[in-house]
Amino acid sequence: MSNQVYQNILDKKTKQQKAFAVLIDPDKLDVVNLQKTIDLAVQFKIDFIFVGGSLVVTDTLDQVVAQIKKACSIPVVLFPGSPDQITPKADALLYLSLISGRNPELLIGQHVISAPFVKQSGLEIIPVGYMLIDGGSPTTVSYISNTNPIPANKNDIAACTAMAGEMLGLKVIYMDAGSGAKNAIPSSMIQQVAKHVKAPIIVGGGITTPEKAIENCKAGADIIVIGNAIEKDPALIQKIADAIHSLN
Ligand code: 1GP
Repeated sequence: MSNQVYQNILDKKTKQQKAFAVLIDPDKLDVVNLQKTIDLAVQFKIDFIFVGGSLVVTDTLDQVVAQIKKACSIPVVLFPGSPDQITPKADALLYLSLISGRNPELLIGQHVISAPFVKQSGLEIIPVGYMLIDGGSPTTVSYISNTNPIPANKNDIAACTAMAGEMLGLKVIYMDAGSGAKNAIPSSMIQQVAKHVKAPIIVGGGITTPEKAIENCKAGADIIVIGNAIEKDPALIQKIADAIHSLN
């Protein structure tokens, strides 16, 4: 098992380079639109392609990852909503523990059940402390995970949760307001988390503008993830990529 993707994330953080990940939900793109998104991702030098969703209802994951891998060399990272969203064709797996919640299944239960399969996949495994933050309206992920998100104005809870995750050995912190969130995560919360952990910080959920992406990077996000807004307007890839990379 390599650690190329994680090393890539760490190297960027060391050089204070900010990164952009496009999130592809395998349910939402057909072959043609997926190809368009991949072409834009290559053209505008996207750093990572994340693949997954909290509720994937089709079985196209394998095909989608194969299509991306065939078309480009951008690292493909699985961001699974459940243990069955795994394919060995990807480069790495965000091995998520939902540390903002108190649902034991998503802290450790499903990991135990899927461990042999995950290990056998040969994927690079990146242990991630996954934190849901209230984005102003219920999201699929909070409903499906049956957990309460951290209130958006409780920066101290977010910081303590991230610190605990890091001390437990989780290598990356992912702060997520949930796909399509009404409100993206407040910069003050990202700042507070960044002040207390050394681990790279991924931020996503409800980010729709280059300004917000820049603001979040300046607050301490190392990787910005955008899914929904790009599905609606693929041209946004260029604007967001240019904005994030202008900071490097
Ligand atoms: C969701 O962080 C991701 O888990 C991205 O959210 O789809 O709102 O960009 P959006």
